[in-house]
Amino acid sequence: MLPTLTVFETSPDRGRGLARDMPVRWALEEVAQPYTVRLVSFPAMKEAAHRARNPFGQIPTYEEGGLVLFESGAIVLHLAQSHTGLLPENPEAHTRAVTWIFAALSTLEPPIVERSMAALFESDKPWHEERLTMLDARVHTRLGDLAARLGDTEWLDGAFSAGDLMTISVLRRLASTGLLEDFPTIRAYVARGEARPAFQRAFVAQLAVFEQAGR
Ligand code: GTB
Repeated sequence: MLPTLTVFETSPDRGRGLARDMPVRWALEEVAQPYTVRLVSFPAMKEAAHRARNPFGQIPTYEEGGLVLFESGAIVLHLAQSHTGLLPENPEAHTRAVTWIFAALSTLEPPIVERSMAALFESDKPWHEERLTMLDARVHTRLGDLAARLGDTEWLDGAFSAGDLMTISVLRRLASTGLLEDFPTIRAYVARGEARPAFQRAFVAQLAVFEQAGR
Protein backbone atom coordinates (compact mmCIF):
# COMPACT_ATOMS: atom_id res chain seq x y z
CA MET A 1 0.00 0.00 0.00
CA LEU A 2 1.22 3.48 -0.80
CA PRO A 3 1.90 5.95 2.00
CA THR A 4 -0.88 8.51 2.45
CA LEU A 5 -0.42 12.25 2.94
CA THR A 6 -3.25 14.47 4.16
CA VAL A 7 -3.54 17.81 2.39
CA PHE A 8 -6.01 20.71 2.25
CA GLU A 9 -9.10 19.92 0.20
CA THR A 10 -8.98 23.60 -0.83
CA SER A 11 -5.70 25.23 0.07
CA PRO A 12 -5.90 28.87 1.20
CA ASP A 13 -2.66 29.48 -0.68
CA ARG A 14 -4.61 28.90 -3.95
CA GLY A 15 -2.11 26.36 -5.24
CA ARG A 16 1.08 28.37 -4.65
CA GLY A 17 2.66 25.44 -2.84
CA LEU A 18 2.99 27.29 0.47
CA ALA A 19 1.03 24.88 2.67
CA ARG A 20 3.10 22.41 4.60
CA ASP A 21 2.26 19.36 2.57
CA MET A 22 4.59 20.90 -0.06
CA PRO A 23 7.95 20.04 1.61
CA VAL A 24 6.67 16.51 2.24
CA ARG A 25 5.54 16.13 -1.36
CA TRP A 26 8.92 17.49 -2.49
CA ALA A 27 10.80 15.01 -0.28
CA LEU A 28 8.64 12.12 -1.55
CA GLU A 29 9.49 13.13 -5.11
CA GLU A 30 13.21 13.51 -4.35
CA VAL A 31 13.36 9.93 -3.02
CA ALA A 32 11.04 8.61 -5.77
CA GLN A 33 8.48 7.32 -3.28
CA PRO A 34 4.97 7.18 -4.82
CA TYR A 35 2.19 8.25 -2.48
CA THR A 36 -1.49 8.93 -2.31
CA VAL A 37 -3.30 11.89 -0.78
CA ARG A 38 -6.34 12.18 1.46
CA LEU A 39 -8.06 15.54 1.05
CA VAL A 40 -9.38 17.09 4.25
CA SER A 41 -11.66 20.07 4.71
CA PHE A 42 -11.18 22.56 7.56
CA PRO A 43 -14.05 21.05 9.60
CA ALA A 44 -12.82 17.49 8.98
CA MET A 45 -9.37 18.47 10.28
CA LYS A 46 -10.87 19.15 13.69
CA GLU A 47 -12.78 15.88 13.91
CA ALA A 48 -11.64 12.92 15.99
CA ALA A 49 -10.62 10.81 12.99
CA HIS A 50 -8.09 13.44 11.89
CA ARG A 51 -7.03 14.40 15.42
CA ALA A 52 -6.04 10.75 15.87
CA ARG A 53 -3.48 11.44 13.14
CA ASN A 54 -2.57 14.94 14.33
CA PRO A 55 -3.60 16.05 17.83
CA PHE A 56 -3.55 19.69 16.68
CA GLY A 57 -6.02 19.06 13.87
CA GLN A 58 -3.70 20.24 11.10
CA ILE A 59 -2.21 19.04 7.84
CA PRO A 60 0.06 17.41 6.82
CA THR A 61 -0.07 13.94 8.28
CA TYR A 62 1.62 10.87 6.86
CA GLU A 63 0.62 7.22 7.14
CA GLU A 64 2.89 4.39 6.11
CA GLY A 65 1.72 0.95 7.18
CA GLY A 66 1.08 1.26 10.90
CA LEU A 67 3.21 4.39 11.25
CA VAL A 68 1.27 7.64 11.61
CA LEU A 69 3.24 10.89 11.67
CA PHE A 70 2.47 14.59 11.89
CA GLU A 71 4.78 17.67 11.70
CA SER A 72 6.20 18.35 8.26
CA GLY A 73 9.78 18.42 9.58
CA ALA A 74 9.43 15.03 11.25
CA ILE A 75 7.89 13.53 8.13
CA VAL A 76 10.65 14.92 5.89
CA LEU A 77 13.28 13.64 8.35
CA HIS A 78 11.65 10.21 8.37
CA LEU A 79 11.64 10.08 4.57
CA ALA A 80 15.25 11.24 4.41
CA GLN A 81 16.30 8.60 6.93
CA SER A 82 14.41 5.75 5.34
CA HIS A 83 15.51 6.39 1.74
CA THR A 84 18.77 7.38 0.12
CA GLY A 85 19.42 10.76 -1.46
CA LEU A 86 18.41 13.40 1.08
CA LEU A 87 21.00 12.92 3.80
CA PRO A 88 24.76 12.40 3.38
CA GLU A 89 26.26 9.05 4.34
CA ASN A 90 29.11 10.60 6.27
CA PRO A 91 27.86 10.70 9.89
CA GLU A 92 29.05 14.24 10.62
CA ALA A 93 27.69 15.65 7.37
CA HIS A 94 24.46 13.74 8.07
CA THR A 95 24.09 15.41 11.46
CA ARG A 96 24.87 18.83 9.98
CA ALA A 97 22.14 18.34 7.37
CA VAL A 98 19.68 17.38 10.12
CA THR A 99 20.78 20.52 11.98
CA TRP A 100 19.69 22.59 8.97
CA ILE A 101 16.20 21.03 9.15
CA PHE A 102 15.96 22.22 12.75
CA ALA A 103 17.47 25.61 11.91
CA ALA A 104 14.94 26.11 9.13
CA LEU A 105 11.99 25.32 11.39
CA SER A 106 13.06 26.72 14.72
CA THR A 107 15.36 29.66 13.88
CA LEU A 108 14.48 30.88 10.40
CA GLU A 109 10.77 30.18 10.27
CA PRO A 110 9.37 31.74 13.48
CA PRO A 111 10.06 35.39 12.53
CA ILE A 112 8.85 34.69 8.99
CA VAL A 113 5.57 33.20 10.21
CA GLU A 114 5.09 35.96 12.78
CA ARG A 115 5.59 38.53 10.06
CA SER A 116 3.10 36.82 7.72
CA MET A 117 0.50 36.55 10.51
CA ALA A 118 0.90 40.27 11.24
CA ALA A 119 0.49 41.13 7.55
CA LEU A 120 -2.61 38.92 7.26
CA PHE A 121 -4.45 39.64 10.49
CA GLU A 122 -3.27 42.94 11.96
CA SER A 123 -3.36 45.39 9.07
CA ASP A 124 -6.32 47.25 10.60
CA LYS A 125 -4.51 47.99 13.87
CA PRO A 126 -3.21 51.50 14.54
CA TRP A 127 0.20 50.08 15.46
CA HIS A 128 0.43 47.83 12.39
CA GLU A 129 3.07 49.76 10.39
CA GLU A 130 5.35 50.15 13.39
CA ARG A 131 5.09 46.48 14.29
CA LEU A 132 5.59 45.35 10.69
CA THR A 133 8.79 47.43 10.47
CA MET A 134 10.09 45.68 13.59
CA LEU A 135 9.12 42.21 12.30
CA ASP A 136 10.69 42.94 8.90
CA ALA A 137 13.92 43.88 10.65
CA ARG A 138 13.94 40.56 12.51
CA VAL A 139 13.46 38.62 9.28
CA HIS A 140 16.14 40.77 7.61
CA THR A 141 18.64 39.87 10.35
CA ARG A 142 18.02 36.14 9.88
CA LEU A 143 18.34 36.48 6.10
CA GLY A 144 21.61 38.37 6.47
CA ASP A 145 23.00 35.61 8.67
CA LEU A 146 21.84 32.94 6.25
CA ALA A 147 23.31 34.80 3.26
CA ALA A 148 26.64 35.11 5.07
CA ARG A 149 26.75 31.34 5.63
CA LEU A 150 25.53 30.45 2.15
CA GLY A 151 28.05 32.72 0.42
CA ASP A 152 28.24 31.78 -3.26
CA THR A 153 27.76 28.07 -2.66
CA GLU A 154 25.08 26.04 -4.40
CA TRP A 155 23.64 24.42 -1.25
CA LEU A 156 24.14 24.97 2.47
CA ASP A 157 26.60 22.16 3.18
CA GLY A 158 27.90 20.24 0.18
CA ALA A 159 25.33 18.27 -1.78
CA PHE A 160 21.61 19.13 -1.76
CA SER A 161 20.02 17.67 1.36
CA ALA A 162 16.80 17.60 3.38
CA GLY A 163 18.26 20.65 5.16
CA ASP A 164 18.17 22.62 1.92
CA LEU A 165 14.71 21.28 1.11
CA MET A 166 13.33 22.55 4.41
CA THR A 167 15.23 25.86 4.32
CA ILE A 168 14.02 26.64 0.79
CA SER A 169 10.47 25.63 1.74
CA VAL A 170 10.54 28.16 4.59
CA LEU A 171 12.11 30.91 2.44
CA ARG A 172 9.40 30.49 -0.21
CA ARG A 173 6.91 32.07 2.19
CA LEU A 174 8.73 35.38 1.62
CA ALA A 175 8.16 35.38 -2.14
CA SER A 176 5.56 38.14 -2.23
CA THR A 177 6.97 40.28 0.59
CA GLY A 178 9.94 41.99 -1.10
CA LEU A 179 12.09 40.97 1.86
CA LEU A 180 14.40 38.89 -0.35
CA GLU A 181 15.25 41.94 -2.47
CA ASP A 182 18.49 42.65 -0.60
CA PHE A 183 19.61 39.03 -0.86
CA PRO A 184 20.33 37.98 -4.45
CA THR A 185 22.24 34.85 -3.39
CA ILE A 186 19.27 33.66 -1.32
CA ARG A 187 16.90 34.35 -4.21
CA ALA A 188 19.17 32.31 -6.49
CA TYR A 189 19.31 29.53 -3.87
CA VAL A 190 15.50 29.37 -3.69
CA ALA A 191 15.31 29.38 -7.50
CA ARG A 192 17.79 26.47 -7.67
CA GLY A 193 15.57 24.48 -5.31
CA GLU A 194 12.43 25.32 -7.25
CA ALA A 195 14.14 24.29 -10.50
CA ARG A 196 14.70 20.75 -9.27
CA PRO A 197 12.53 18.26 -11.18
CA ALA A 198 11.29 16.78 -7.87
CA PHE A 199 10.12 20.21 -6.72
CA GLN A 200 8.37 20.76 -10.04
CA ARG A 201 6.52 17.45 -9.82
CA ALA A 202 5.44 18.19 -6.24
CA PHE A 203 4.29 21.69 -7.21
CA VAL A 204 2.22 20.43 -10.13
CA ALA A 205 0.60 17.76 -7.93
CA GLN A 206 -0.51 20.20 -5.22
CA LEU A 207 -1.72 22.71 -7.82
CA ALA A 208 -3.81 19.98 -9.46
CA VAL A 209 -5.61 19.39 -6.14
CA PHE A 210 -6.43 23.09 -5.85
CA GLU A 211 -7.61 23.34 -9.46
CA GLN A 212 -9.70 20.20 -9.12
CA ALA A 213 -11.48 21.66 -6.08
CA GLY A 214 -12.49 24.73 -8.13
CA ARG A 215 -14.23 22.66 -10.83
N1 GTB B 1 4.32 22.66 12.60
C1 GTB B 1 3.31 22.06 11.76
C2 GTB B 1 4.00 21.38 10.56
O1 GTB B 1 5.08 21.84 10.15
O2 GTB B 1 3.47 20.37 10.08
C3 GTB B 1 2.36 23.14 11.30
C4 GTB B 1 1.22 22.59 10.47
C5 GTB B 1 0.34 23.70 9.96
O3 GTB B 1 0.55 24.90 10.24
N2 GTB B 1 -0.65 23.31 9.17
C6 GTB B 1 -1.60 24.27 8.64
C7 GTB B 1 -3.00 23.86 9.02
O4 GTB B 1 -3.34 22.70 9.01
C8 GTB B 1 -1.52 24.27 7.12
S1 GTB B 1 0.06 24.77 6.50
N3 GTB B 1 -3.83 24.86 9.31
C9 GTB B 1 -5.23 24.61 9.63
C10 GTB B 1 -5.52 24.81 11.06
O5 GTB B 1 -4.60 25.03 11.88
O6 GTB B 1 -6.70 24.75 11.39
C11 GTB B 1 0.15 26.50 7.00
C12 GTB B 1 -0.20 27.41 5.87
C13 GTB B 1 -1.49 27.68 5.57
C14 GTB B 1 -1.78 28.55 4.54
C15 GTB B 1 -0.76 29.16 3.86
N4 GTB B 1 -1.06 30.08 2.81
O7 GTB B 1 -2.24 30.32 2.51
O8 GTB B 1 -0.14 30.65 2.21
C16 GTB B 1 0.56 28.87 4.16
C17 GTB B 1 0.84 28.00 5.18
